[in-house]
Amino acid sequence: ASADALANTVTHNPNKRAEHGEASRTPPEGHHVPATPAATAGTRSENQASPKTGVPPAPGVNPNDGSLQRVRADASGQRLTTNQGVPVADNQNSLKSSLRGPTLMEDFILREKITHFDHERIPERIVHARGSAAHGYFEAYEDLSSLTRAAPFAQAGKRTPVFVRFSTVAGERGSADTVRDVRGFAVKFYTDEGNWDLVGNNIPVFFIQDAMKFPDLVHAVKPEPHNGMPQAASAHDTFWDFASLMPESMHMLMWAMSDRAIPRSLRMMQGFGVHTFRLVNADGDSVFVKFHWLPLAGTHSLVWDEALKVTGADPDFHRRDLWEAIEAGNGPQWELALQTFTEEQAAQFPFDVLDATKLVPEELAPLKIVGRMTLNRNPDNFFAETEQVAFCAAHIIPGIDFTNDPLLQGRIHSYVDTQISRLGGPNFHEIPINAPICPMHNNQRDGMHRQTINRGKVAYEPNSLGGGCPHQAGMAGFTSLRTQEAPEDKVRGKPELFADHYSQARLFWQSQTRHEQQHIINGFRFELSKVTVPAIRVRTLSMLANVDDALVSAVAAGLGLPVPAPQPLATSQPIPSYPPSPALSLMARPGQQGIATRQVAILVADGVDGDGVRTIQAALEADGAVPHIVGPWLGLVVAADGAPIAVERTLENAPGVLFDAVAIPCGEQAAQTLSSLAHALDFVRLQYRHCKPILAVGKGTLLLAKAQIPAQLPDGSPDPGLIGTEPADLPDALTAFKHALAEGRAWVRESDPPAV
Ligand code: HDD
Repeated sequence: ASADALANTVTHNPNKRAEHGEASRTPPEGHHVPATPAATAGTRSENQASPKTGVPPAPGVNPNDGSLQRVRADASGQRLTTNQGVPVADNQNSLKSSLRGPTLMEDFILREKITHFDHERIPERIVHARGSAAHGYFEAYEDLSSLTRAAPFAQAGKRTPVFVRFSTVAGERGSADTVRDVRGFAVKFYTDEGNWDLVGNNIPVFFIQDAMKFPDLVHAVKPEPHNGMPQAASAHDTFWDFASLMPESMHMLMWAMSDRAIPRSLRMMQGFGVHTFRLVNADGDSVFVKFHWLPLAGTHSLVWDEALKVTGADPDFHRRDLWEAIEAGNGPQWELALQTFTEEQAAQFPFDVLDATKLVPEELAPLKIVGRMTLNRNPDNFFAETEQVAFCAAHIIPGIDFTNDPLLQGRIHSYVDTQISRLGGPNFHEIPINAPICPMHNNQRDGMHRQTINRGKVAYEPNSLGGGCPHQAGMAGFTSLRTQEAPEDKVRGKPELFADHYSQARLFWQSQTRHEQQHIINGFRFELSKVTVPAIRVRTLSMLANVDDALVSAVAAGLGLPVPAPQPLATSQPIPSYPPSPALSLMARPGQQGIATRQVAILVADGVDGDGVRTIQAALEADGAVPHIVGPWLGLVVAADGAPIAVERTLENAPGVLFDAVAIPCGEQAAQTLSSLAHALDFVRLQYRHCKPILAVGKGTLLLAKAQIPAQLPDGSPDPGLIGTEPADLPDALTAFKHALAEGRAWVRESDPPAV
């Protein structure tokens, strides 16, 4: 479009003159045009087809058309009013005693507007403040009623609406997405028998064993209280001081230092219910259960150096990725898998299933896949939905029950309690995103912000005046499982098996591939190098010395420290040993093969080979990848054949770390231009350093040479992620490039420290 044509589509504010002088006494009607559906809907609504597939979202997407539709607002074609519905004549000027006079107290319109604004923020979550969420549904693969009477599993094909919020733990609400941290994975199922919240994480174990220690853990990991630093990071003194004095944290520390803590995408990470729960069937028979979410997109992670740089380049990296994938009709999916085991089996395990620092190896209890969750609709409003959603570990339904895990027992209290201050009172269950979609009746009344208008005079039970209603459900309702606990004295303590702090940390370490082990070493080295008190580094090493010799030696070497004596064990019992469990490696479940949703940069400048650009674009789009034309500046570049190519992102605003791969088309002039730009050189060097696939066509290889990117691996063998080609062979090269992209990273390129 020419600049003139563009200018004609830009609407200027026609009322500006009317805000001044005498004219302001008769304010004109505000400028308005019919809004486009896209502007008012905000996100794809249930009825809009996916722009990509043309398929409308499946039924069951919306948790509750009744409860959410009722509160959706759309101002298109409407006039502006106060909260009381009074039409506002002038939304530009406060009321003054004269044009140059003071503002009058009586300006109720100004005061209402400012007062509301002053209170727009609510307290952020004490943990998991930074989050992103989406709607979708869970679909059961089979009837599980022999195991549980829980409504979502009642029959094959049954769909239950869900709302899912992913989060980091330590950072504040505005912190970056790609920090090293555990990710929250909280699923609210709106079932026919009430809301069930499975409030889990992307790591299957926890740092501590008893809720008594949760405030200490959180105080240690949050920014230090005297100076408010560091933001969204565990790499500081207080966290490692606490962790190294709490050896039960060792197992989860291994996970947190691994690539699990820097996922590539929220769509590409596992989720876990963490605790052992119970399933209970209609006959009252019960088994223990662990819940697992397995991403169909597979598990993929960032590289730490990359994560650090993404934090600057796009702090919303994960939020944007989730949003864009759903808007494009590529809603993520996870399968739900159960590990079930009986009390008798649990008694044979070499650990206590009530200990949240332990996992149940799949070799002891295999996964059974029972259903699939699809997220296919973004929220309409971040605050109303993502911010106000209240998850609660106490929200279970008939067919699910707690165990005596002392961490879980404390959570049952904590979540409701925190919402009362965060959401301002006891009626947060009435906020539309939190309201169940099944009938809800009881005699709870009143309180801050009560929405329900309960009719009649009966608010007690038993009653005769209300016909005894609402009446208790009896055995059709939730009944707690009757368990035969051994009679105990009141005691503050832990079972003996909780004192084994290292065997599963070792299991995790031994189950990793070579590259994953190296990343864990680097993770510990980085974090401990940020610790300023040498004794804390040494104490942490003394814990690692109980896990593995190679691990502790490598971390100690990186810190310039000798390997200390192992920390004394807390148990005198024999320590179990486990065979390696391949499922604990990120490589274990590749998920769907292919390159769908992968982001690829195509670097262009004037003189680029236009055919080459279009061929690369088409080949990537054909397999669902998302190519982006990246150039030195916005606007058009002119290809060698004279065709204009629109630049979508610039080297300045979209550095290489934001892409999964890069393609450099042929074209001598373009390659010369790019080779003279530091941003382009940085772009390809970081792509190389982070082991990402690079395609260079013909003269495009000039850029790689200028960036001093080695053409081969140090041992002279070919680099599987570096694909150079002449333009004539581009189709074959594209096949190789897409293969490399599907593989993810060319880890063989990696060196510590990086050479490029
Ligand atoms: Fe928690 C939030 C997950 C232990 C107390 N937790 C919260 C969220 C997730 C988890 C995903 C965010 C929910 C959302 O998106 O709104 N928490 C876990 C897991 C744990 C765990 C997997 C261990 C297995 N949590 C835990 C303990 C306590 C809490 C032991 C307290 C005794 N958690 C809270 C909380 C939060 C919370 C303070 C903060 C905001 C909220 O609840 O709604 O109550």
